[in-house]
Amino acid sequence: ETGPRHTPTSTLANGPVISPPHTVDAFVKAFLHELNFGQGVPLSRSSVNDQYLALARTVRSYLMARWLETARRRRTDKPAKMVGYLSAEYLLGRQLDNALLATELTDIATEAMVACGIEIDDLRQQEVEPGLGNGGLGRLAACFIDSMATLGASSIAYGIRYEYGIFQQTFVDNRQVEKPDAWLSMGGPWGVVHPEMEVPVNFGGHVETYVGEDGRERRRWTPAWGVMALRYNYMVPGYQNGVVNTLRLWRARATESFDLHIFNAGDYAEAVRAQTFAENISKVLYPEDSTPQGKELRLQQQYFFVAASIKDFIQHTMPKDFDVRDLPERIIFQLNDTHPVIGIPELMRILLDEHDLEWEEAWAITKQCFAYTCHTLLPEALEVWPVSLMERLLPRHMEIIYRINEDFVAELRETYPGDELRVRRMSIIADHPERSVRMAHLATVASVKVNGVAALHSELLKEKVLNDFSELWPERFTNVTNGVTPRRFIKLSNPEQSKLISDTIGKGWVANLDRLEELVGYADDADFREKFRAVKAHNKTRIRNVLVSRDGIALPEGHLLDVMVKRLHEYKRQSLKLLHIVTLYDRLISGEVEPSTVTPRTVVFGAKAAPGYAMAKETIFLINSVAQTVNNDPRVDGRLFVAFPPNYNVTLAEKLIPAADLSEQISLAGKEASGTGNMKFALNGALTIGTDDGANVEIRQLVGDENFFLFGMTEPEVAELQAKGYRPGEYYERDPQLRRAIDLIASGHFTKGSRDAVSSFVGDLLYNDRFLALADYAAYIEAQDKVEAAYGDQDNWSRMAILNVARTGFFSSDRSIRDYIDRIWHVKTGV
Ligand code: 6GP
Repeated sequence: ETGPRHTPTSTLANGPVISPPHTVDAFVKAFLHELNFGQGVPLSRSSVNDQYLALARTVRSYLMARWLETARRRRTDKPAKMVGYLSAEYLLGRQLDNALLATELTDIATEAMVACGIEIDDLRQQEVEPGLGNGGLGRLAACFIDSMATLGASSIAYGIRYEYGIFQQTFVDNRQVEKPDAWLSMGGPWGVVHPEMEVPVNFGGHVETYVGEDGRERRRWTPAWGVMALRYNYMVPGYQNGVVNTLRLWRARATESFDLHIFNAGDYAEAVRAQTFAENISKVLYPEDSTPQGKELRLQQQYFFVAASIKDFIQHTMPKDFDVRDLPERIIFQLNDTHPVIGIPELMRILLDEHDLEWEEAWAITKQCFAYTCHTLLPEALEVWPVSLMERLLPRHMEIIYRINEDFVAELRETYPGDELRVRRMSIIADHPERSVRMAHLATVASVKVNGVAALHSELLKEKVLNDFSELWPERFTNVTNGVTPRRFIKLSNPEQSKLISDTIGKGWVANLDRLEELVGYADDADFREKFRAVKAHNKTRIRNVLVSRDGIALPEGHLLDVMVKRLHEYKRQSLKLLHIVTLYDRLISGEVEPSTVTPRTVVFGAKAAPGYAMAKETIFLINSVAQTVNNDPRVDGRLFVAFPPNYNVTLAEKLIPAADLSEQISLAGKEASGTGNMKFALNGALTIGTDDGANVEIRQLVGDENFFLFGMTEPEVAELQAKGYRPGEYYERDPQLRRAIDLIASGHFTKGSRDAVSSFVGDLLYNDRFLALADYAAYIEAQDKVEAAYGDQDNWSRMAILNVARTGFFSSDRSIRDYIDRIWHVKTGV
């Protein structure tokens, strides 16, 4: 890296960076050093938080040596092309255990803490997870950077260091109440700040024409205000390969000039207040999952981190004499959904206004530097920004977008003469209901590749969401099926299963998940099945303990553990799961079934709702209300239990998923782009009940129909029903079981007699039901009844679960990243 620096002439300057030795003694020494001289406390007077921070910094120092070494190797090598992963979200989860695993320090650190009289588990509990993401998209980014480091892919990831991550969810009177997530308040030991390397980012102002020295007319942007982007580096360790990559998160800081005029006017307090305004940019993660609100601050955030990242890459990551014409050989920016798409006009602006390139040349370069991943099929999730807002906040960028669109529309008119309807559909600028910029169109026009995140999703992108574009540029569209990191979601989260696998096929699977296939034969081995069941039983005991101490929830023992964890969204159909629970309950209390003949089942939900999403919040209220009623009704006789621990997050997922028997993946077909929880469950030995949607399709193909509980309409059937006109009331009229469930809810049975409390939920189901829950209800209940029958044969259930583990190695994020590298990025790998 270049940048302002002073290189001492001492012989020490080029010496190697040596990490402390991998011994318990050296670790204890380094730990005590951090405690005494970092925290400024003796061991005898240290708090748990002191100890945690000292431990984190000790582990960080081992990482740091590898990080410097990785950077040094990349400097001396012939400079290679890099991936610049641009994502507004990284849902990282706790860092300590992953860092210990990567550096092979777990045992040493544990012993070192014992030597100090410290229980390392207490320190683990002290870590607040960085929740810098909402759900699937952010967690995927976290898995991907883990895999990039593990594959040694030449890469850097960029994002925002939100001061407040995803809100903390609490329940008050069964309703969601959000609390700010001050994840840094106890000290963030993992980030390394470089205040001297900050980057300016500007906003507002106007654009004017001027004549350059060569007599050519040019445009010049005079911004009205700006902020500084402060650089925080986080280390991303590869799995036991010595590589440590960089995650660079930006924090906004007010510039000196920002408030100068206020200072001069003598209003000190007002000047300080103005700083707060600037620093608001990186203050809080927007808690919307798949339904952006189009807030101005959000556009500021997007431009802020993308502008800082591109500038950082060109100015600091490239050599000083670097020619921007070589950019396509040096970088591919991967756009994680549309949030970073403003980077496209930003790169054009840099090339045109700062490097004096002609339009055609700048466009030819820009078009090679971006690739776009779409993560949704919901039309309302495709970001659009009002032209008026863009003109006010980023006037030069708006101009550039207009010009890109002008050329694009001209090309369309040539290709499709007279087809003005198509031109309107495809235009980057929409006219209705408000003149606005369609970010997905801009991304598609400027990218080398556009990918969906599962096979079905990528097909539907081509056939529906971006159909016109795929007709024009079929070769641009591709699929990269999502994956999850086996380090965090098997090795760390499920140590018992990991040990069983390693004892059976060796340890290589952690970095080569295809090797799980070697377990296929063991599905027929009774001894192995028994061990596998023991692992599951162990994990159930573990989650029981976690939920007792975390939430005071006591899960019953010996139940089928049925888990639905994901963001609360209508298309995911938590309401359908709720109808199933009410049906089971109704069968028990109506005397239709004898409790002793019923498979005992515990359903665990985990879900946050966007704070402004009313229907999602009603659903949370109803789940909690049903749980309260069901769990306290003696007629249920302990056969059904519903738990909804608040604040589902990565840390809880790591404990809950390995304990599950049944994975709920019940979105309406054609709506869930991929899902990644579905993969985690299968890899941890849960069976899936699911629709033909997202990556469920591929999971089922791999594990086999007989090891998957499929139900519900297919995407074409959904389309057909909707075309014909869907009337949910008809299902209610026709199906007595469904009618009883809905009537029971509507009667106020679960809401202390209040019908009002449930009227919007019930009304929506009967008269709207946008995601066709009632149409899939009967098939779902039937499939659930099959689940119960299958669970009765424990030995066969284990067989099916083992085959799920053995056949889903494909869903390693290592494989996803290989796909990106081979088909999109073309960057080097290896340590
Ligand atoms: C999510 C999709 O809903 C989920 O299906 C997918 O697995 C995940 O992305 C990772 O690809 N999408 C989002 O979280 C989102 O905000 C705009 O999409």
